[in-house]
Amino acid sequence: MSEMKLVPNEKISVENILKDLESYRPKRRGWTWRESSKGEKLGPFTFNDCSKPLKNSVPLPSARYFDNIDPQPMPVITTEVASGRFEDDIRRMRMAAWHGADHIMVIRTAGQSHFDGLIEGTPQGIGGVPITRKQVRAQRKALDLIEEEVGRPINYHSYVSGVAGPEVAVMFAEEGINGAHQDPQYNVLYRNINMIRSFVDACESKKIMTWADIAQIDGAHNANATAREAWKVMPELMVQHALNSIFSAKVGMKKSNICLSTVPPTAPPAPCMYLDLPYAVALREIFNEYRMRAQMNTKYMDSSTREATVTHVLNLLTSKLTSADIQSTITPDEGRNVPWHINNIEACDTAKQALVGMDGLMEMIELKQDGVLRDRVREIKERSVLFLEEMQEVGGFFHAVEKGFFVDSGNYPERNGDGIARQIEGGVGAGTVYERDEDYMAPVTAHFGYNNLAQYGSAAVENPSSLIGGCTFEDPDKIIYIDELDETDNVNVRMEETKELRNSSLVKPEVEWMGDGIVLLTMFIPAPKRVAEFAGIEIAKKLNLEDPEVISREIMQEAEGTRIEIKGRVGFTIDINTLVIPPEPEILSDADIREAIEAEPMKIVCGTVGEDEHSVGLREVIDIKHGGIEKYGIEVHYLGTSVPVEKLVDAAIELNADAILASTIISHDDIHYKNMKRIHELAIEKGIRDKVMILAGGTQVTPETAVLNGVDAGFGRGSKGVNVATFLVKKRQEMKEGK
Ligand code: Z98
Repeated sequence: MSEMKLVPNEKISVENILKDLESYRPKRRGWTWRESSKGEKLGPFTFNDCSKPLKNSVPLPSARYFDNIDPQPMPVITTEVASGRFEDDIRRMRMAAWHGADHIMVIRTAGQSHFDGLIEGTPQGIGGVPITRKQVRAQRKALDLIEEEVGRPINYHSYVSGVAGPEVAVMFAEEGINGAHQDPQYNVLYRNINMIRSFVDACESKKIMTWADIAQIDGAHNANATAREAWKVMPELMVQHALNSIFSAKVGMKKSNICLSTVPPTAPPAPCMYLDLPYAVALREIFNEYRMRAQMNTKYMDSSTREATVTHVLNLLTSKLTSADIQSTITPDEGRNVPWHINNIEACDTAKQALVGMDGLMEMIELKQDGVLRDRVREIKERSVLFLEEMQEVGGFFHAVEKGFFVDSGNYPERNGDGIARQIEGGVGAGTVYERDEDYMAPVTAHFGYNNLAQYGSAAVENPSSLIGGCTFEDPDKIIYIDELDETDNVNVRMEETKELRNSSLVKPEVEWMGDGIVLLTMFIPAPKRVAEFAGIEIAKKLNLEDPEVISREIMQEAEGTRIEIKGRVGFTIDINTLVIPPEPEILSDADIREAIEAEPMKIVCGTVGEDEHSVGLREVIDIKHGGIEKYGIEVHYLGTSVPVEKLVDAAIELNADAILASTIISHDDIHYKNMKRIHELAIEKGIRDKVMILAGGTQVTPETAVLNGVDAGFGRGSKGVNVATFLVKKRQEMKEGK
């Protein structure tokens, strides 16, 4: 096996990942939770319920104010990758991992459950990646490298559903998949797969998942995603959770690997905390031995990232209040035509930021033990128990489904008559379950049910695959690896198409696939919604965007205007070798500047020179309120506006100042440069030029021209206190060293 290693400032090589895949074996098996680091000190803070920080990560943008710390919350953070091209998802996985995701789910909008067997090769998916061995192996291999790079195990996840569920489960166990959705109710209700078949298959799948230590997520959340009035189906959600959990535990799955997919049934403008929190509390109480996987509501969601973020944050609050173990970070992307990479990353940051922001919250508050919360919790539990009792009365789950008990949007025991009814003998795969013959024997590990091994002795009963020297679980060399089946639809063909972008200096923007050329434009159009949409498309066309499409719109006021988001495609590439990129101005950290000033105090005189009454720019640079140089402890003597240059120089002499800062806004007849030259010459005349630094700033100042006119540095538009302070500290040091 090749000893690959990722280098933080180098792109992951998908080509290398694909090499020697047939002999690649996953590094480990099983689900991993985060390690707690309670009491960890990071930068200026102590964290109460965070997990171990990462070796390599991208901190939140505002971390720069706090020594760039990157605290990681305790729950595992999920991101869903599903562009349809697994090779591009690999790059997104790495970005997400650097932002704190350690549970990567491969999802689809077009159902994997519709395939009736395992597929091979690397076909492109529709709204997601179809699960094939090659794709799974490549992504697990990539994650093995990525987890090494970020310094934390990453759980890789997909779905065990459809009539091929057990085959998929075997493949997942072989390939080191760490988490999977598995819930036979999902097959029955949402994919119309026969119920007997689904439950029998689930025994096998769960047994295999147990052997592979795969964490399981159930499918109850699909009921509130599909019910007409989702906030009413809470009793049913509890029942669905209950059925799958106890089923899994009875098959042998350990309870700490059984995760309930808890999704708040509502979102604002509904009073969602009032409705959803009792549900989350009821779940936590009844299912206290199991784990909770929290996902935000996706039913009441539009394409506004802002709106989705608020829903997400409220979900995160519920997670905090009820200590969820896995936090999903779904975005408005799912099925909504919105760009992907950045939304995945932003959603990971939303979860990280909100959870870290709520660090230690539960040490200060607690949920009330009386009042409306308790009443509602009790009511949900009672309704759920009544639901279960009625189910039993009608003959069990199968009969209850026939009668349309499930996904009925009534608040049980109310019924709306809109449940999903399925026939016991109906659906895909009906009549395909057979009783095993008496001499049925399968020499395989983790097989559910009757297996006539007794004739081969107790060793074979204990370990059936010993009869054949190990099955694929013990001896992965027995796995039949099929590389590609389709000559036209495979990764090699796709990579060939984007070759010029992979190993060259050419770049193209992208939202999900290398070279897709898609950009997102946000604009405000002062027109009503529909007019704004069409005007926006026209603007995009004039900007030469191909296939422009409005992906989001929000009315600001019906007559005054609309915010529009448009995606479109650019046809060109940029050669980065032709870019002229000036070196980034070097700035010292606040701490370094403060230290230098503390060690040796600094005094400056400043003013707006000539006949110039503009003071705002200079005030921004000196004023503590705006992050000006005062904040580093520099002693500032501000002489006001329209200060004669002589006065500035004289004040510098009188105060024995280290520097003169002259602000010049008016620039007609180059008066700003003439004034700089005068200050420089006066300082020479008065014998202080070698002792004093002279800095000039203003919106029309070009740093290079300023220096040509005798000052030590010029500061143009956009300069900040930190730029000026950095220069002052460094220049003073240079002068001392006689440079
Ligand atoms: C989620 N964003 O849960 P197809 N089994 C279960 C599921 O919930 C799902 C599938 C299988 C959501 C994604 N869930 C929706 C219990 C899907 C998927 O047929 O391949 O789509 O099955 O994270």
